[in-house]
This record gives sequence, structure tokens and C-alpha cells, in this order.
Amino acid sequence: MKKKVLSAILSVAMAATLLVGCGSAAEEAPAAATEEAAPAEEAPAEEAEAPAEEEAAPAEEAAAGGGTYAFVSKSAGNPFNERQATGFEEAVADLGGTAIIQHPEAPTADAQITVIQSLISQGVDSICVAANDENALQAALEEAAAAGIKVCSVDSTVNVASRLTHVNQAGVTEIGQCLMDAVYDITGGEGQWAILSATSQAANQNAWIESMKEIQAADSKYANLELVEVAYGDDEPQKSTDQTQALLQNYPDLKVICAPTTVGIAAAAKVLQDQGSSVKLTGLGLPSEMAEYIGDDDAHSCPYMFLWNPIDLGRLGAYTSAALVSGEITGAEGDKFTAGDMGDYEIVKAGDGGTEIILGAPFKFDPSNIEEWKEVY
Ligand code: RAM
Repeated sequence: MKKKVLSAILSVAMAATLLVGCGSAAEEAPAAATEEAAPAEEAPAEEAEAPAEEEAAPAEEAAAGGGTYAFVSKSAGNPFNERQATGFEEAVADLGGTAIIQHPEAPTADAQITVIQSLISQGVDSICVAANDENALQAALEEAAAAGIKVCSVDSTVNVASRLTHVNQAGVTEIGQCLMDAVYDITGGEGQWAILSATSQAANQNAWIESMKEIQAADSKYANLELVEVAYGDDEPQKSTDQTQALLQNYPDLKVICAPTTVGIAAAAKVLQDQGSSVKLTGLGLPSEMAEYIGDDDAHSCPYMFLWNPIDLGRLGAYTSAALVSGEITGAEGDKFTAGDMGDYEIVKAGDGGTEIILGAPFKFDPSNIEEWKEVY
């Protein structure tokens, strides 16, 4: 309970800081949700062996008139996905519906297709998916849509033909700008840097990487920075560790690694700190996993990093699913709906020609706030 209060206070603080958090956040930041989500240690342990189905709200809640809302994460064993699932379940419980949480065995499109086909057979009302591949889920999701299931993506988008709308954590360019500016700042404006990403097909990471490259190319300010490699750790701790070690070995002059994945950044932080490396790190990380690595001195590998609230992202995915199922929204630009106590959201045009709903702006975590946030997620 105490932690829920702390969480609520911090979310108000985050809402205020969002407006100045990372550059030009203000125009895209709807008020951040009132955080009531459980802190990390209260998150339900999701089973690594999924896709076996799990979780359902109590029968009486479902009987109260709610639908059956499915969330398909990128893969099992990723704490970010577990936070999203927690938020999704909370919102579905608020709605009086039934939540089905599925964490595929591996971060692949094939594993997600198997899960989606099983959800179609079960006759769920909606599927909200964090996609491992933008295009490869299309046939399965079209089949779902043809069966009357409302489909949206969250976190990592599917293509326009496969979804009604996308629940995005923050604007793509905004995230790219935060990360590029961090690389510029931490390198001192010159030298070699590398990216440690998730899978090579991940739509969200690929969009952020593309954005970073475009930002670097468009401004001579970044001309003395050399991006030497984009490595892929597949959101697996061991592969991310191996890829970090390979980067250190192959580029002795490397100054900064930017990992736009919570799994990658945590693995890289451990490698750098354990080795006492002078290479610095930034990217997107979970405060609870990264607190021990964040600091301004030589003993810490990461001066600062960014993220958003993954629990709220899951909650917004659930409220969006429910609004699609009830017909309150169709996924069209300009549609508006109320996401429970998170407040009002509007569907806007997305960069790929489809539509999206933006949760907020990226938030910066540094030595001044990491101790508080590590308790929340
Ligand atoms: C990883 C996943 C997820 C991404 C975060 C930042 O956990 O790849 O999709 O949004 O990092």
C-alpha cells in the first residue's frame, strides 16, 4: 500500500517532468496516468513456458458483462513484458472482463502466430500484440479480424493492414532524439558509438534506430560521431552479453553503447561495470534493473537512460482493446475515449499511415531520481 502511494506521487512527478523531460515532449504528452500499479515485486510471475494459456479474471467479473481481452507479449522472460501484462490485467479487472496473457516461448513471429491461432480458436473478443515482426503476423491477424476479433498492437507495431490502431509508448522521433542527444552528450560530441538492439525484426527498435540515424545525418552537429555497428542481442540476456563483449573487442576506441531495449541495456551494463570498462552506456532501461549501474562516476557504466511506464502501457492497451470491442472507437484518427482513471486519449495519425495512441513522453532516469523509481518498475 505504501508503495502504491509512492507510485502515485511519483507518477504525478513524472507527469510534471514529462513536459520538460527530454526536449520537445510537451505537445505529445497526454497527462500521465495516475499510477496505481503494483511495484515490481508484486507483479505476477508469468510462466516462461507459455504459450499455454494462463490467467483469467474471476468468473463473476467476466459474468458482470466484460469481454475477453488477450495480450500477446514479445516473449517470456522479459521483465518489461511482465510489467505490461500486469497493467493489462489490472485494467481488464477494472473493466470487469477476463484477461488472457500470453508470453510466447521465443521473441519470434512464428511463436506469436501459434499463440494468435490459439486465441482465434478460443473466440476472444480482442488481441493486443507487441509484435516481433511488423509484417509476418499479417495473415494470422487478418484471420482474427475476419473472425470478429478486434486487433491492436502495443509497444511494437504491426503493419497497417494488420491492426485497427497502435498503442505507442511515445513518439518515434522523440525517442530517437532523446537517445541521439544522450549519445552526443556522453561521447562529448565525437567518437565511435554502437547500438545494441533487440531482434533484427523488432518494429519498435528498428523505428527508433532509423530515427537516430536520420537525426544524426540531418545535423552537422553530429558529424564527428561514428556509428560503427548495430548489434542484435535478440532480447536474450546471454546473447546481449555476448554481443556487448564482441563490440568491446572489435572496437577498442568505442566510447558509447546505446541499447534501446531493457534486456540489452541491463546485460550491457553488467558487462561494462564488471570489466571496469571506460565505455559508457545509455538507452532504454527498467529502473529496477538498472539502478545499480546508474551514476556519474567511473564506477558506474550508465550516466542516464530513458523509459516510460510499462505498466501504464499495458493498461492503455487494455482500455484501447475494450473501447474497440464496445465500438466506442474504431481506430480512426480523431476517435476519442476515456481510458479508465488514466484519463482521455485521442487517436492520431501514425508515421506509417495508420493510427496510434501515444502514452506520453520518454522520461529520463539519472542519479537524482533512480532510487525512487527503482521501487516502482
Ligand atoms: C524491451 C522490449 C520492448 C521495448 C523495451 C524498451 O524490453 O524490446 O519491446 O519497448 O525493451
